[in-house]
Amino acid sequence: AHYYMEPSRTFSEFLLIPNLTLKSSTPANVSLKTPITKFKKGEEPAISLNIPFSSAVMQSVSDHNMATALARCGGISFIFGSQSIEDQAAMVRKVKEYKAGFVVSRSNLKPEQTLQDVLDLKEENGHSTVAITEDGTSTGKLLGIVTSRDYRLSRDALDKPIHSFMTPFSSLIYGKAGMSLPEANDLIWDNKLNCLPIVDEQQYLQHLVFRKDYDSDKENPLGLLDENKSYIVGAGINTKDYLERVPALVAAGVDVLVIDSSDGYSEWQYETVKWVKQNFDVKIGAGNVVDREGFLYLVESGADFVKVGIGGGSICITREQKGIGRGQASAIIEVAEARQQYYEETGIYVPICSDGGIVHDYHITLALAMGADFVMMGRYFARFDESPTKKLKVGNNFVKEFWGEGSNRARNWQRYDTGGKSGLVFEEGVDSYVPYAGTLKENLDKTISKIKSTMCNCGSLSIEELQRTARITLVSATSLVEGGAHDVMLKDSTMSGE
Ligand code: MZP
Repeated sequence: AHYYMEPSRTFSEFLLIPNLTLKSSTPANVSLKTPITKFKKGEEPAISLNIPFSSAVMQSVSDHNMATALARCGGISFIFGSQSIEDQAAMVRKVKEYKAGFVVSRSNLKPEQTLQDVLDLKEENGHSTVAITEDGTSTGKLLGIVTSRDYRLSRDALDKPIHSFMTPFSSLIYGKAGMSLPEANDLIWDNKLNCLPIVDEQQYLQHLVFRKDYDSDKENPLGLLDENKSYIVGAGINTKDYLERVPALVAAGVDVLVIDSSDGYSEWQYETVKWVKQNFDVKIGAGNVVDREGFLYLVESGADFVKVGIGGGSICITREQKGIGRGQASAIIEVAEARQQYYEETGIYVPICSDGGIVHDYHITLALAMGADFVMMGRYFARFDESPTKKLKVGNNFVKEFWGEGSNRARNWQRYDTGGKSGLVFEEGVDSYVPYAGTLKENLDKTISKIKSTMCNCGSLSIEELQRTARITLVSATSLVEGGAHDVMLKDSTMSGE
């Protein structure tokens, strides 16, 4: 056997050491733009993200709702593949056909229709926003807007007839005629609405005109949609049914595929990537690997990016069940080094994705500093309104369900297949709850603020600069104690008598 004498390490064992912060190093100047597909030196990647976030290829995380919500924020979801080809392709299609808004005439709404009916209509049509205008045209007098935010309303509110919300305007339907231009702009930006405020001479909102009314980008000063005027979306595939699954996903408009497997260093992955590259003009990532050899093997097969991580996922028991895996930080550090060497030798940059094991927001910054171009997270996204699972009350807390692809609940045996018969013989994942945390955007904004703030401490205005200049230290077990609140009595626990 070959022995790696260095212990494999995880993110919590490292900290960043600040570099000189220039006066120009402010969060507003930090860009989190990042490539996700390979590119030649001096050229632009075919696909990049505005934020380095992807949501995991999991039943309990990435459906079409999560995908549209995350794409609106600048990231990407990989829609889970452990479902029928038709269902997965339908989810992809929903994201690609997603329209920024549509208009419902107030007079078309029947008095008995409820807000839930309008939301259902919106959902069925794959729209982010419903504008309710007096005459049903996009230039008609605006009466209100319903966005997905309203999903947080109580059941009571959802069941009330829609007309009861219409006059006067309530907080449920906002964007009322007469609001000032700055207010209207805030509304548009906060909700990522693809529309243009039409204001009167006093700069008060008269109408919101929706994107579909515009023929060219020039006419839309907001320019909110990604280039092909649809949201970007990824999808997971496996090495078993790719001959049928890939054509269906490509026909549905998928932008990028990823082979979803707990161990990607295999001939099956090599053949799958090769076949996809020979037959389709679609980007494809492969993985997961945890070392230089696995990375180079998948790059040689033609992979556009490589996913890194075995056994670090929050719901994962692969290391306990099979004794394979590697501390996530060590895996990223080694693969990033191999990527850098490959880049220097060939002039081809292959992005890497750190998948699984992100517990604190700062772990994301560390993963990026260590060389990851983007991260993939399951637990993080599972906590939000937009994830596909049920929200429940357990004790005094709200939770969301979250289960692993290798659990009996998901039975995604293709992800763990090592040849032989089909079926999940033993579990590699658990079924769990995660604390409910609210909306994706609210949480993502906070996480992004933390990352940008840390990058300012490190004097880096881009991920590339962070990767090049970051200084990272190992922490001892004792200094970990120093990093939290210590030697004080926390007021919360004192008050509750704990
Ligand atoms: P986390 O963000 O929840 O820590 O980890 C999510 C990652 O765990 C996924 O992207 C995937 O790579 C991995 N995963 C998903 N299901 C299982 C399992 O059942 C698993 N073992 O390990």
